[in-house]
Amino acid sequence: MSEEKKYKRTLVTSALPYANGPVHIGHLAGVYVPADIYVRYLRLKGEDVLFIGGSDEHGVPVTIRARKEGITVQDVVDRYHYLIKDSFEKFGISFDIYSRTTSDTHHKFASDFFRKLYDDGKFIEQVSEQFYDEETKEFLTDRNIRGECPRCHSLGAYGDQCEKCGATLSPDELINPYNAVNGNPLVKKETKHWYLPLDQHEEWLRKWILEDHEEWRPNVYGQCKSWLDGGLKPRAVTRDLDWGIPVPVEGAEGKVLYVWFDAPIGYISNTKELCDAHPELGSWEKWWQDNDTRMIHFIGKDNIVFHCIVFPAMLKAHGDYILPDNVPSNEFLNLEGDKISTSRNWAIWLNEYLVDFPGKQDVLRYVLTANAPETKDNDFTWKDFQARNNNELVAIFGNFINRAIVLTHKYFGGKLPKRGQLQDIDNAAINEFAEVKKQVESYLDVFRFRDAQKEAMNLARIGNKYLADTEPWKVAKTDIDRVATILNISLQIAANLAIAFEPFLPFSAAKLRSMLNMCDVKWEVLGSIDILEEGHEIKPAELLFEKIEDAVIDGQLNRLAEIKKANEEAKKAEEEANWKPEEVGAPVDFETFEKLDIRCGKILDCQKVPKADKLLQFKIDDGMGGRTIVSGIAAYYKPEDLIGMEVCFIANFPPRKLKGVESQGMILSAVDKDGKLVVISPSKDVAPGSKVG
Ligand code: B3M
Ligand code: ZN
Repeated sequence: MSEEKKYKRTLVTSALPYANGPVHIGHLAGVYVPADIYVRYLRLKGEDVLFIGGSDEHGVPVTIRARKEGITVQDVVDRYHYLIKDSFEKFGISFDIYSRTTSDTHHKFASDFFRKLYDDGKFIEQVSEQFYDEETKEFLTDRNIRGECPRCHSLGAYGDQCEKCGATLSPDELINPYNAVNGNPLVKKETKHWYLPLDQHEEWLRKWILEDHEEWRPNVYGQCKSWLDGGLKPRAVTRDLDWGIPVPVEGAEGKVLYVWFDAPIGYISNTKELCDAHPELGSWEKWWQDNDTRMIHFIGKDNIVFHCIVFPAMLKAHGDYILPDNVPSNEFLNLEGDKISTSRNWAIWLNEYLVDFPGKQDVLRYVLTANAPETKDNDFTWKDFQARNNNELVAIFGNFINRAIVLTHKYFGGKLPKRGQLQDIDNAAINEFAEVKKQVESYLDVFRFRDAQKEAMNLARIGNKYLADTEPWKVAKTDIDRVATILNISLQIAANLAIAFEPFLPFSAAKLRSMLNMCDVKWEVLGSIDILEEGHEIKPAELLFEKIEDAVIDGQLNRLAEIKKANEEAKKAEEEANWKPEEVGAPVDFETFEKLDIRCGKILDCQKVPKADKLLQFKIDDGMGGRTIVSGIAAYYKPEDLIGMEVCFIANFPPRKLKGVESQGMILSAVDKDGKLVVISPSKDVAPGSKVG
C-alpha cells in the first residue's frame, strides 16, 4: 500500500463528455454525481479544491452526428454543449468551470503542448497505409469504414467493431471495406502520423501504477495491469481529419490532433481559463505543476487506459506536470437490464427527466448513488427508483424531518426547546449518531459513495426510530419538559442531516437548512448535539420529498416498452436487408428449383424508404397488375438511375414488411468484385411477367 500523500489542495476533474448528444443517467451515475459528492465534501471540510469540467467537442463522434442531422459540426457542438451544461447545472453538479475544447484558450494550449513534445523529440514519426476514399479525397477513421465481418460474415461491420457478433476489429480485417457515408470502395494510401511511444514509458508506468498505486479500485488497477502485461505500443496522436486542432508542424496540413490527445489537455486549459478569470484562485500552474496538489480524475470505465496510461505518459513526456493520485472509475449502469445505448435511444436523458420530474433532481441523485456501479455493472429500474423514493426518502428522511419540525412548532412555537436530563434512550441515540461522521468520512475518503450515502441515511433512520420510540406526542400530555429534550435532540439530528446530505442531495439539504434556519454549515460539527442553540427559531415545515405514484412509473415503463419494440423492428429490417449471397449453395433438385417463380419486370418507380439507410422501394410492372418490392441496395444505386430498368425478381415469396413497407418479392442481384450489389437485367427486352428458368 502506498503512503498517504500530504497535500494542500485537490484538483478534481470529470471526463469531458462528447458534445454529440444529451447526457443520460449513465453519465451522471458513473462520473458526475460521484465527482460532485466528493468536491462538495471537500468544500464543506474547508479544503482548497477546484472542480474542472467541460465538453469534448472534437473527434469523430461529433462529425458523425453532424452528418446524420445534416447540420455543421459547429452547430452540433454548440447545441449539445449548452444542453449538457444546462443539465449539469440543473442537477447541481457544482463545477468551478464548465468550458469547451473548441475555446481559443484550449486550441492554443493543446497546440503548444503538442509542439513542446514535438520539439523535445518525444514523438516518433511513422508512415503507414490507411484507407482512403479517392472520390472525396479523405482518409477514413475506423468508425467511418464498414464492410463484411471476417468472423460472422454479416455485412455492415464497423472498422473497429462488429455490432452483430461483438468482435473487436481493425479496418484491415474487414472484407470489402467501403466508406460508411457514401458506400464508395476504399483504397490504401500512405500517410504520415506522430506517435507517442508508450513502449518507452512502460517501465515507469509499471512501477507507478502496479507498485505505488495498489490502492486504486480493483477494476482500474486490473485494467491497467492487463494493458501493461500485454506490452504497450506506440499510439498515434494525430489524425487525418478536417475537424479538430491543426497539427502545429510544417507539412502536416489536413491533419489534426487526435481527440484523445487534446481532450485531457482540456482539463489543464479549462483550469487556466478559470484561474485567469479568478486570480484569487492562484495560477493554473499551482494546480497542475506543484507537488502539493493532489489530482483526482473521475471517469467511466471505457476511459481508464487514457487517464491511467496515455495522459500520464503525455504529462511525463512534457516534464512539468504532476500525475493523478487516483482515478476512481466506475463500471457501467444498465437500464432495465439492457446496456444503455445512445443509438438505440435506450437511456433516460437528463433533459427529459428534468421535464418529467421537475424539482426531483435529488431523487435521481439519491437512487444513482444508492445503486452506483462502483465495483460492477449495475441496473437502474424505475421500480427501484420508486421504491427508494417512497420507502427511504419519503418514509424515513422526509417523515422524520416533518415530525420533528411540526412538533416543535406545535409545542414550542418553533423555538428550539431546552434539553434537560438525558435518559438512556437519549444517550443511545446520541452515541449512535456521533459515529456517523467517522463512518461517512471513512467511505468518502476512499471514494465509496454508495456506502457513504447509506451511512448518512442511517442518521435519518436513527432519528426516525428515536421519535418512534420516545413518542413525544404522547408524552406531551404529561411531561412537556421531557418533550423539550426529545425535540431538542431530534432537531440536532435534523441539523446533522442537513450537513451530512449536502454532498449527496444538495437541493434537499439546502431546503432543510432553510427550514432549520441554519446559515453557515461546516463538516466539522457533524455528529454534535449542539449545532443549534437553545431558543433558535426554525421555520415552518415544507415537504422535502413526495411520494411517486404507480401511474408515473408506468408511464416511464411504457415509454421504454415502445422504444424496445421500435428497436426490435428496426433490427429485423436491418437483418433482412443484410442478406448475403452464398458462394456455391447446397445441391437442389430440379423440382425445388422449379418451385421458385422468377420473372422479369420493369421498374416504374423507385424511392428511398424513409428512416432506412439501406432500403429502396420499387414499383414493378410485373405483367400481373404491378407490385411493390423493397430491396437493400440503396448504398449502390441512386433511385432515379433505376427507373425504367428491367430486372429479375422472385415472384412467389410470401410478402413481408420491411420498415413498414410490404415487400412482395425479391429483386435479384449479383455481387461485384468490390462487394457492391449489381442488379440483374435480361440482356434484351422481354415482356414484363416473363418467366425466368
Ligand atoms: N469524450 C469520451 C467519453 O465521453 C471522452 C472523454 C474525454 S475525457 C478527457 O466517454
Ligand atoms: Zn461479426
